[in-house]
Amino acid sequence: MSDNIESTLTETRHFAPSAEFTENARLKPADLEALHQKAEADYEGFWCDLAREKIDWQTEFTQGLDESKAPHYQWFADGRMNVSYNCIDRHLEVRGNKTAIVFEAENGDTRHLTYRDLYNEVGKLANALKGMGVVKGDRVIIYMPMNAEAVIAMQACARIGAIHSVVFGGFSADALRDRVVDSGSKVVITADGGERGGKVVGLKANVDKALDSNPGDVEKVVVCKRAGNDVTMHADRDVWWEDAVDGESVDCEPEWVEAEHPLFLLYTSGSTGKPKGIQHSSAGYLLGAIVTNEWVFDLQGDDVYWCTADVGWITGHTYVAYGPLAVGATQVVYEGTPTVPDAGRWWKMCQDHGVTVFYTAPTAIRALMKAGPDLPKQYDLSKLRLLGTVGEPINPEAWMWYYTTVGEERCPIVDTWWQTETGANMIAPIPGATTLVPGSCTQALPGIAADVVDEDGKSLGADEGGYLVIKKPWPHMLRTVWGDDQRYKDTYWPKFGGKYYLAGDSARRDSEGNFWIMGRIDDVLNVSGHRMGTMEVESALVAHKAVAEAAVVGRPHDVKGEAIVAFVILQGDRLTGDEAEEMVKELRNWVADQIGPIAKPDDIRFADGLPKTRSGKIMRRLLRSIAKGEEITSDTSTLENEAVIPQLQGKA
Ligand code: 6R9
Repeated sequence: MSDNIESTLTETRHFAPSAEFTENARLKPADLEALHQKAEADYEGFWCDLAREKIDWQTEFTQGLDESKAPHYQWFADGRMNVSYNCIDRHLEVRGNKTAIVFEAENGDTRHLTYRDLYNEVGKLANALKGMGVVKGDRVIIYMPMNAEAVIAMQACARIGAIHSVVFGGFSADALRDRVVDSGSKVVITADGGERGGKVVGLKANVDKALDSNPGDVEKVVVCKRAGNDVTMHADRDVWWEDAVDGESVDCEPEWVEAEHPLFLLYTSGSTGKPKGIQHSSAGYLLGAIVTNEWVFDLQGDDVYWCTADVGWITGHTYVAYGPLAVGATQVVYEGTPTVPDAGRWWKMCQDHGVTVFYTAPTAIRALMKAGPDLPKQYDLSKLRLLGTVGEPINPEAWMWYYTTVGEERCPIVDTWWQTETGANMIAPIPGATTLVPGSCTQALPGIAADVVDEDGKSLGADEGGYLVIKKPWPHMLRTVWGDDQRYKDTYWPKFGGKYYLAGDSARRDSEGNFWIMGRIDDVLNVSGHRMGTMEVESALVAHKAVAEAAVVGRPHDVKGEAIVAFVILQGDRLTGDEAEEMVKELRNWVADQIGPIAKPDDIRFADGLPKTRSGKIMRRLLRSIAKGEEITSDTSTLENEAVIPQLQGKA
């Protein structure tokens, strides 16, 4: 990825919004300027006014920002509201019959759900969950394919004040079990199976595997019939979704929760230890979801929005399950791969559903660009008016293809920087106002105090690289790490006197003030836009009986952003030839079982030892160079075991 950054250092192309786009946009340059000015003049008042304007409250709040428990900041704490009410009920009168979700399956089956349909489905499931004894504050795991039911399940939890934790359907039984146990969940909502690339993934079978060895606090498993594969139902524990909601009323009075009531936990990787349960609030989080869908995605009455992210990731929370619904939009939800039957599938779907605003990840853009550079031209994409990207820096080549071939030089591209922890977009263009530069996420949004600072917290000048920080608490920030306040403090507030939020990314600003994200400062991999700790993959590898030690690093990859390279020391002798090949296969599958297929190392190398300093630290920088195939020019004489270098390079 650093190679991309190098090339963007020389990027000089600028794309100002067209007069036509600006004319029709929600925010024009003067509106943006006014928002920035207001946020600067009265930071708390700025957010409080937005919270009053954008959210329907059951009890109005009187408190804005409460810093008394810093860095556990609170917003609007004495107000009461309900997120599901704000996403569904408040639309019923004016747009009850408007399509909320257009669902398309990989086989082409399509289903439209109106806001009224959503109300009914959510109400029934919410009542069923209540009937199972789920009460406000209980945790519910959602382990589902990317279908409308996943969104319904999230909304049903929000409706009754249950805290959901969505686990990506591509994660293994082991990864699922860790999250079930850490969150202390009472119920798991899943499906018989999910379909991807024509294959069925046995989700329910994974739930059984996870719970058979450690059921934690799980009392009930709700199973949605989706793929039609055979499943085993445990008599007292498991219930089919359709049986659970049978006879339930569609009306379920929302649980009016405090603004700070946790809406969800979402597990994400850090540099060390097990994944962290990032805890988000109700009102502050929803406010971030609403304003960014309005400001950055410019969502308006007749838009058809499509964010391709799975609900297993934060993007699928803020830009599928909550934000678009809260602003009353119509959105597309697709369960399947982008290349079935060919790499034109998404473009065909944009045409067929008349998509106007499209949001995806650079890794997907690069993959589709490679697989079918001219395919977008076979479809009528004239309805598209705005494109977005998220997950990693986008290289200018992919940006230009997205801009010219998909967007036909008509659609601005919003490159949005944010994180699971930040809840919503933080640094991103406002499409009717900001001049775009390929590869830069441009400027901080109004009310977001982003900056680049040095080790001492001092703001850096143009083109100086440093730590990306947020200098003021914002409403949609994470509140803590579930069950581990200390880890929250240690991870996000370890420097600068605990005053600035440390994002974990390095960045620079250019002379125009645009932000350029340079990469992570910690050992976090970004594979196809998915965050993964090197530690997680290492722990999975050493859990295999043949492995003595392992170190994992990232290497730049054209499509995935980063590829995973694992250096493995086996118990006993180093393997070579066919035996080594067999072991590589076995370890790759082993990691897929432990974490999920996305964590499979692309490359596994065996050696007699890892390069370590005399104090025993693994020299990761050296491993990174080796993984990239670079010549080793640095002095390796401080290494305890210099002889392993040629082995790791595959030269001995
Ligand atoms: C939303 C999401 C967060 C990390 C983040 C950064 C990278 C995300 C980016 C970007 C450059 C962008 N990242 N968006 N880097 N430009 N537009 O991806 O959340 O999975 O928590 O990952 O992704 O490194 O710190 P999450």
